[in-house]
This record gives sequence, structure tokens and C-alpha cells, in this order.
Amino acid sequence: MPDPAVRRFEGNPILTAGDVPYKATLVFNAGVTKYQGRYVMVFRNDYGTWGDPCLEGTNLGLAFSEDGLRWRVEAKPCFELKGPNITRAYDPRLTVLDGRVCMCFAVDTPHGLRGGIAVTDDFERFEVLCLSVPDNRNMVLFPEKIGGKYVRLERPFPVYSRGGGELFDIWLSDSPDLRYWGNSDVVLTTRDVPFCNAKIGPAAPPIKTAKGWLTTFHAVDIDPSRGKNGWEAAWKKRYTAGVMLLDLDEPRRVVGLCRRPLLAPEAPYETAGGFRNHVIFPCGTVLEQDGEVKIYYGAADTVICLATAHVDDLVRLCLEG
Ligand code: BMA
Repeated sequence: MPDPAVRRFEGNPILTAGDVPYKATLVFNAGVTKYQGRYVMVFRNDYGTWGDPCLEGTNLGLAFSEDGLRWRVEAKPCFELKGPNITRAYDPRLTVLDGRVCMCFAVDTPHGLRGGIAVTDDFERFEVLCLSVPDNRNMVLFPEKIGGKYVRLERPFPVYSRGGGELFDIWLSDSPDLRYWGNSDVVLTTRDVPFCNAKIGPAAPPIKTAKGWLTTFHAVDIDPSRGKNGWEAAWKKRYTAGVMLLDLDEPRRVVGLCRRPLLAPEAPYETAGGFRNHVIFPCGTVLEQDGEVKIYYGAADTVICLATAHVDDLVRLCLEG
């Protein structure tokens, strides 16, 4: 059972395709942060025909909010990566670093999936700093340097070495300049997470607490008996959200892990009527001054939702195990 310390916002979903003033069909997986006094969200927009699993394209939309609850979407998308070797960019995560906003994103290419980082200070011009080799995605940046280095979590796809299937773990790398990444180590493996039988991946950028870096992740379980569960002929996966605590000085070290899902699909907007039902995919969190953590997540790959919890409760869950 997910933990009662986490509450869904009664106004969910907080953003849908109907709120977007340009072509939009599935509005989900959103990076959120506070920047220059307001909340900012960059969200994934897959556009095409409602109900048709072959969508036309993907861009990233931009929205602002004064309270983190009610959002105003800008007139046009803010980011679309196109090129001979790039199909699309998606699943943004935002981290304020050195006074600018860094955006991690996934990239589909004819040669595999890549993880990228871009930097902006106005959400109009983005400078792409790096794109990983395939296959990698779900990158998130820590909000400050640790031991003099920038640090990111990421999720490579080791298809030969893990005995088949989708047993993909969370890794960490560091960098002197946000462009060149190395010193990679595995941080959390699928074996460590009792509520998954397939891949895991970083969710939102870690939050600094006195007890460690509070770090959300997604976890996937596959049930071959699942059948039609959305727009596709079959969708056999379920995505839940988990939480762990990483050591403040050595974030490669897990110092706490909640052994139950933080959020599992149960609300109607998570379990029915979506493109892929039973998907909870957080990409953004905001820690408020009173200790409330706002957790923004894509639901059913179709809409954007919000859940809240007190930071102390989340830390306690990790330390209780
Ligand atoms: C992952 C990513 C996410 C998506 C999830 C569920 O592999 O593509 O963007 O939300 O699958 O479909």
C-alpha cells in the first residue's frame, strides 16, 4: 500500500491538453521548479489524434504559476529538438544551478535513446551542453556541486549484461563543467526495490535535507497477463513512484530507501481513460518553506497531476525502510 503521508491534490489533474493553446493531445511528464519568484513548468506534449497510439510529434510546452497549483500555458512550445539524427526530445527535468535553469531531457534518435542537458535563463534560448551515447535517459541534476563537481543521476539500458529483460538500474556520474561526464557508479539496482520486477529510473532532481538527498524514482513492474490497458493493443507495465535518501557528501551511497511505493496508480485519472493507464511518472518536486513537498507527475501518460507530502515524512519513510 502506498503511504498515507502522501496526498493527491483534490484539483487533479492540474494540467491537461485542454489548457494548451496550440495542438496538444497528451500533456504529461513535467519538470517543475521555482525560478525568479514564480513556479515554472516545462511539460511534454505529444500531439496527434486522440485515441490513436501513433502520434504525430512531440514538443515541450512552457507554463508559469504563482502558487504551483493554477498554471498559465505560454502561447507556443519552448523547445523542440529536430535534426537529421534526432527524432524528438521529451521528459524534461529542471534544476536551478548557478542562477540558470538546466534542463535534462531524453532524446529519441535513429541510433538509440540519448540523454541531454541544456541550459537557459529565459526559456526561449536553450544551449544544449551535452548528449550522451545511447542508450541512456531519465537524467536529473543535483542542485549544487558536490565535492567540487556537478552530479547527475541517469539510467542506462544494459541489454546484454543483465540476463535479458529490462533490468535497468540508476547510475550516477559527475562532471567538472556539465559537458563531460565520468566517474560513473551504480547507485540503486532493480534488486533493491521490492515493488518492481523491471526497470527503475530517476524521477525529479534530488532535494537537500539534513539527513541526505531526498530522491524520487520511478519503478516498473511487468505482468504478462495484463492486456488492453490504454490506446495500444496491450500495455503490460505499471509505473509507481519510490523514494530514497542519498548520502549528502557521497551521493553514490544510498542511506535510506522506502520499501513501499510512495504513489501507486489508484485514482481514476491514473488507472483509466489514458494513453497508457497505470503510469505514475514524477519529473519535478518543489520544497516549500513550510516543509511541504509538491510532487508533480504524469498520470497515465495523458495529464499532469500533483501530490504533496511533508519533507520530514518522506525522510522518515526512507529511514524506516
Ligand atoms: C517511459 C518513458 C516515459 C513514459 C513511460 C510510460 O519509457 O517513455 O516518457 O511516461 O515510459 O509509458
